[in-house]
Amino acid sequence: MTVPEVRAFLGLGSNLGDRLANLQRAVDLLDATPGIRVVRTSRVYETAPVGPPQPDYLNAVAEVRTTLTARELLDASLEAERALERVRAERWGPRTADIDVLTFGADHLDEPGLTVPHPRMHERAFVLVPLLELESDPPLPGDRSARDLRSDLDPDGVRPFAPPLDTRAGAASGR
Ligand code: GSY
Repeated sequence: MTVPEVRAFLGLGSNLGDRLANLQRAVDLLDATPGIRVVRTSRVYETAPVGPPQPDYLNAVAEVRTTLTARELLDASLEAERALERVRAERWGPRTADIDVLTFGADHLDEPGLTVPHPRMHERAFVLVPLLELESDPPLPGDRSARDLRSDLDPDGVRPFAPPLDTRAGAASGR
């Protein structure tokens, strides 16, 4: 029996070490996970930190197709963070790699440790700018629509830094 693939978006961030290499490694680790295909990513943006004073982040959003459940996708994301030796001394502090499950199909889930759409994504320009580059009408928390956000969105502090990350799908299509 063929398991149908779900389209999901993952938020990627890094503000320690070689930030761009960390994001690329996160994509490679996810893409190497059975049941996950990274289809494409947004451009990479350099973004002002939200939270305590800390170095600027690089952020991007990855579009994946997966046969995993949302919980399994979260676990795979946490596993990739661990493989990147994520250092996170404080809750909102710097980290080598942060991978958030932003959306999972059109699902709205609220379980321990797993809320999708991500409950703070609509407040974060460092998530919305790259996400809206890939999908003009993404699922959002509550009954919000992307049109409401666009007018509110303050893209200050979100600066294009690098082209999209490499994916196997992109290499196969010659992109
Ligand atoms: O929530 C992800 C980690 N994070 C970030 C981030 O990825 N980018 C920016 N600009 N600020 C952040 N603050 C936290 S915590």
